[in-house]
Amino acid sequence: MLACLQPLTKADVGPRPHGVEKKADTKISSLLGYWQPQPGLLMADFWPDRWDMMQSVAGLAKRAGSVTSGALVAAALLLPACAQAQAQNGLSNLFGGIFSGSNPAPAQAPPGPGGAQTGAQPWSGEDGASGHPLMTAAAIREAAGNFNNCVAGMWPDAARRGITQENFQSFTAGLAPDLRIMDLMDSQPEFTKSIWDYLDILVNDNRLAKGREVLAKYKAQFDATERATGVDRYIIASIWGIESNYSTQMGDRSVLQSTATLACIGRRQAYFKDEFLSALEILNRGDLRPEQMRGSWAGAFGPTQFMPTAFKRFAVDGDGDGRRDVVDNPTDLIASTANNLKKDGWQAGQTWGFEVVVPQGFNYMQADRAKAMPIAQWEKLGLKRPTGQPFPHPAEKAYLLAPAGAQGPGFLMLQNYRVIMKYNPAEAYALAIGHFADRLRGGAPFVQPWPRQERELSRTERLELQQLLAQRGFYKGTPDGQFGGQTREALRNFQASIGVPADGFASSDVLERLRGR
Ligand SMILES: [Ca+2]
Repeated sequence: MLACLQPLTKADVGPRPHGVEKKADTKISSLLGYWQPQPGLLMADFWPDRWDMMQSVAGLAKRAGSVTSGALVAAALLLPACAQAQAQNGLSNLFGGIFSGSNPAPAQAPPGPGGAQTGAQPWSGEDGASGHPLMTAAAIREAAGNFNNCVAGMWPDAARRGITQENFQSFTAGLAPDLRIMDLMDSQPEFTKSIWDYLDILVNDNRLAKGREVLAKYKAQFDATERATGVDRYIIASIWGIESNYSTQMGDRSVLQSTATLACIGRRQAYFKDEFLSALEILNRGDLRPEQMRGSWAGAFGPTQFMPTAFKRFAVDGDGDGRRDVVDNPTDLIASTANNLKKDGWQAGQTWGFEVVVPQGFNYMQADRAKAMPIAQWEKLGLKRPTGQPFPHPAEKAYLLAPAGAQGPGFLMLQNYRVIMKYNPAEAYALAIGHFADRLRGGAPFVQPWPRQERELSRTERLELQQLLAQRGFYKGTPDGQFGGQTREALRNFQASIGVPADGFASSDVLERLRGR
């Protein structure tokens, strides 16, 4: 998922993919600004099913598996197949026994720069767009040349985690780096989808029909899980549907290969070392077999795209057979996904949020996730539901999200929306999950229109917008083309300074005004 397709996997998207602790490298989290869901979506034209493509996006969070498959195809169409021979030369001597000094022939996995095991596209052989010193082509080649030593060097850590030497040896034998992942990790798509296009793609009749089938087929499992955890079945079914289109798009990269590659090469090695060792622990314990652990380039696997560390934290043995099989066993899958949400703070009996009508002249400075207050207070400010229905629990605290500014619908977000954001830290993703769950429950589409006449700014335009805001003293950060809270605040202050509604929405009109035209 390059130019247009960016495989935002959970790991890629945020500091806390799937409940993982916050790590040092948070830059990626900004990839998913609130109106900027998953890149990658743009490749829809290349993909027979636009929806499926999203996966690469959505998986976006975990989103690597489902997400990835579409993204990879798109990327394949976009990327020149270059540097393959070059890379092969550099890698051809990499495969040998990790423990043996005699360098025996590779047990499997004939070396291919793109990972012959996955049949994916080759590495571009180019410097990464992040500009990180570990992402230059030279640094990648050097690290790839040391891949075997790097993997072998993780044995002491693996031993401390209780992995047997026999298992370590057998699971790492013939492991080869998949350098194509370096392209995917640093891809910076020029164009991204608007939130309304994103929602259109994710929430559709086909997926809803599949979701209803799944809810009926596994009713007993959902019943038991709801009783045990208090987590709404529709949210679980929604995550299953959005992440992998009900197990039909989970990604086909080897989790071991992907996480080993990322643990030894590139700019997030410490983070992925934990993922790789956790994947080994899962295999060592026998919860899953290696062939079941396939997924996104970032290592997320299964129908709800667990990262290995998230699996360790949240997976449970729902049917009591001794294995936590979140890939092929629906009972374990449903119970584990629910356990994840519960441990992240899911409030039983509460919904995720409400669509609201925001009154004319409203001060959007209050649309900030740090500014939560009781719904009754929001009602005093004039916010109401578009259907005229009352809010069931006016004392609940909520914050206002206005993804398209004053021209689009507002949403009052409750605690459970924050929980969904922990699953995948992208506002558009979490909104899609909540809304899809409501639709599965029989709810109606959003009432208010989106400003579909607005176009999404390109990456170049977003950079320019930040630079112009910085020149005028509104933006203090480093322009990077990624919109987060800091950009929104700067934009609102600029809007207020010129007397237009300060809603923080990056329209092309605002860009024109910044340009002084
Ligand atoms: Ca089980």
